[in-house]
Amino acid sequence: MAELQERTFIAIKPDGVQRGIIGEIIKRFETKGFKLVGMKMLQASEDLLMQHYIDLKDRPFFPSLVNYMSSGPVVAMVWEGKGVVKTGRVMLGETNPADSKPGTIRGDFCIDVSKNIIHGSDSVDSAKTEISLWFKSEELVNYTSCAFSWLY
Ligand code: DAT
Ligand code: MG
Repeated sequence: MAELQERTFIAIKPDGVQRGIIGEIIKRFETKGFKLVGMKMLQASEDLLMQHYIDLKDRPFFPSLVNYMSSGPVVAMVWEGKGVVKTGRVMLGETNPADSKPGTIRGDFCIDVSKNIIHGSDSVDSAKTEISLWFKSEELVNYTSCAFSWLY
């Protein structure tokens, strides 16, 4: 069923990597029940990041955002499951960590909007665009999780 195969693009930003929060973030998506179908660590180029954040190109913080995002390695991931785009955003919390509730990733692990440790796609359409920007199709896997029938 297609709705169970919805996918989202999640990236642990350079501060999340440097601060040692990779495992905690992956754990939250894993234990929720979502399925990891792609993952790689890379130092993203300014070109890639300018494309990724193209909608924000006229905002005053755009240059510093691209600089921050290219300042160290990121962990790029694709997670799959029913409602994963919307639920993923709920798990992340608000853009500004100060507005993010405890229990969310940004609510629990960061303070400032300019260092908010994680990216998540905000719609099914933007997820498709971001996944194809960051991953080649052969870098994504298709498999059935043994937990499937215990989740759905
Ligand atoms: P989100 O990452 O929650 O989807 P967004 O797409 O509006 O938020 O912005 C992308 C990133 O840009 C965000 O994670 C952090 C940064 N950002 C947004 N608003 C900002 C601001 N007012 N000052 C500094 N950085 C900001
Ligand atoms: Mg966004």
